[in-house]
Amino acid sequence: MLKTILNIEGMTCDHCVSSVTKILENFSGVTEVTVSLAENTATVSYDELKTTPSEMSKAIENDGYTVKNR
Ligand SMILES: [Cu+2]
Repeated sequence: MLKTILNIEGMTCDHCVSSVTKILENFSGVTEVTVSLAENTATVSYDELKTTPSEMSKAIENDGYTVKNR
């Protein structure tokens, strides 16, 4: 299990927070997601054999946000 913090640009409200949370929770291998609107971050615990931060970032960007440290 690994933990990563993604820096996300473009989240403006609670709706954005819940969409980003849902996108990340849909990844198999992701066990815990905490998205912070104030910090513009998503803290994700995941199984490194099942997914990668780069894959997660791509999905977040497909939804219209920008991940700064992908
Ligand atoms: Cu929003």
